[in-house]
Amino acid sequence: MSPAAQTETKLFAPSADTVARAHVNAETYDRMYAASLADPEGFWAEQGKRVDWIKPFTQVKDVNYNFGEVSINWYADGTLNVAANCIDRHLATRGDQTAIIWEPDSPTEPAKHITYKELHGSVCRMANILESLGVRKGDRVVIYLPMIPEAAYAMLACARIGAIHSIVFAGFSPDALAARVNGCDAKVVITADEAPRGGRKTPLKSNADAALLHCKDSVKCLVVKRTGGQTTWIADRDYDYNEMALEASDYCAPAEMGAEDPLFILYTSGSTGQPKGVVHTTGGYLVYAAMTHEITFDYHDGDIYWCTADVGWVTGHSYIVYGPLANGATTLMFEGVPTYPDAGRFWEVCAKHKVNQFYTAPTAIRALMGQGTSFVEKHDLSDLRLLGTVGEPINPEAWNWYNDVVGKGKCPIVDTWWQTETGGHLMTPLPGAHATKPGSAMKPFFGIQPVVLDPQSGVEISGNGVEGVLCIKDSWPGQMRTVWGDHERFQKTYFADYKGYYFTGDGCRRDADGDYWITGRVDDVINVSGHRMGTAEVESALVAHAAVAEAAVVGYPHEIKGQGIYCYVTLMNDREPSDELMKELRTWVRTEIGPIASPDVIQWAPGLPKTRSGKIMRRILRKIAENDFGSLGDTSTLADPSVVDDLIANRANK
Ligand code: 6R9
Repeated sequence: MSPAAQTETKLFAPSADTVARAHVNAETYDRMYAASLADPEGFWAEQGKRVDWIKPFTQVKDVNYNFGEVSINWYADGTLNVAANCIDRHLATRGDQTAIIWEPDSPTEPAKHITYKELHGSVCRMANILESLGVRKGDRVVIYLPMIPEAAYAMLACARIGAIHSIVFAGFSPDALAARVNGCDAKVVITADEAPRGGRKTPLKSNADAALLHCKDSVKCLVVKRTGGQTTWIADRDYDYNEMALEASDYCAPAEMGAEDPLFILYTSGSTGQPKGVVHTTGGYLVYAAMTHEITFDYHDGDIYWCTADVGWVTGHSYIVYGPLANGATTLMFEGVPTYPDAGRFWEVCAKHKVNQFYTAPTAIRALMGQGTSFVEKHDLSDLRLLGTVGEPINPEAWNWYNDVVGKGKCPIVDTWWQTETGGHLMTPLPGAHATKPGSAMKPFFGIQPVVLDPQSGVEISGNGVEGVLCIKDSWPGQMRTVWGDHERFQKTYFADYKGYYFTGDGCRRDADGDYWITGRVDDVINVSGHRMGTAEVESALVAHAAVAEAAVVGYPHEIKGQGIYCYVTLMNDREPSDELMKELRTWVRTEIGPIASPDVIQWAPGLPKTRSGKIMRRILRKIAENDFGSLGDTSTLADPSVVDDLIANRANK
């Protein structure tokens, strides 16, 4: 984040209308926040009533953050079903209300309006199909689908029968898909023939075919028809969803699940190794997703709410599907991209469906900002009441454009900071309670106790106007419970460095007013267009290529993407650098991981700066990538300091 963002102090107060309408105003925020810390058991017992329980809980919180014995439980003796909470309980009062508005990639294809009643039927049919394929409570199902209603049906169908879903973003490669299918030992992969996006089509089924070559023979593949494009078919492995749905019953009883039974696994990047399977459970997650959705976005009955994320990311889980549907909302699901057929698409869709709350990522705002204001002005945005952002720090320039051009100065902006691991928002201004500052995540949500620690000593830094690493004291119901199959890794990643706290991996500043600013990751995770990427993943993809001896990957500031991927590559002795090889390596990484991991810059590096013990000095590589040669710091501890001069002299000119 630029230093300017951190010193911006102009306050944008909510309008009287916004305050009057809001579920939470300044006074209620202060009172509820204090109560949530003073009596967490009482506070969360009350919030637990947001969902319908089959067997009510009598225990609320049972949490141990001690390294070696970390265990997190909420509402542990209660039972419930997430699909019943997201659908069945609304049928009596809002069966004919639209649950999901689906807007396809192409604006000429008609949108769909799916009522809660219809959603119920489709989810039950999908649940029965999964059962007929042998899926039982606790089994894993991988979902590899475009942004089509069937993606939501599949999630809710799993929840209905107690299967654990793991969604793999449709932009991921066959290799990445296979690793995730194997990682959670899935019984079924749900995919579609093709995924249309931005006027192009990704051959999802053939990607799945390629992935399944590396998976157990018993894995079945359920195929949804999206485009009708040609697919190859393997008898007794591939199943036709559309055909089976015609036969399947539209009733399936919801399974009674324990609050701590896993609801889903979602793979996300960390600073080391391959992506880890973040596990979220049933009761606490749903309470937290529902509560944050209602309060952060100030959702009211009848509102049309749109989150532009993909269900392949946590934002899609909590804020397209589970949070909104638990609240009986109308949630919009968009298959396309912001710039197709032109840079006005978001605003066209907002106008067409009279969207009230709009939630997107800074990278999209920056990309659209570059296209000028005329694309926005063409469309009637008078129904918009609130704007949200998520995924990375937002620079003040983008914030101001969002506020002025899109929100016409009358829509509060909620800059929501949270993570795959946290299940829902941990810090955000609340629209009717807080004046906002461009670029600041402002205030903790109820029950959240952010602390700023000294990175070296791990000691809590009190007072305002301070900066350090961001940790969270104590637990909240939406917190992840473990890493799938590796509780040890869970403890080591989040509870080892700073004992007694949850370590977020982010740095932050608490300004003079006590408001929070996220300053970015303090580990080897980079954030490319709001997508988390471990530099280690890209490095391991690069070194898997026969020409590559060694690779080091860092992030560098990128105007649109926030961060770009900068790769230093050392070739095998017998290979010469060339433009063709550079192209080949780019394609290679795309194939190994997916297009989102495509290197922005590749610099040939005859050597990498290493300590005498062989550790790559990434700090130096980051500075060189940033074109910041004045502050390289001490390079005398390097095994061969001359490699730095060479890297500077040859810094890729991009
Ligand atoms: C929800 C999501 C998490 C990382 C997180 C942080 C960055 C997310 C942010 C933000 C500044 C915000 N991040 N929201 N940074 N301001 N409003 O994005 O989850 O994909 O797991 O990424 O994204 O660095 O640690 P995830």
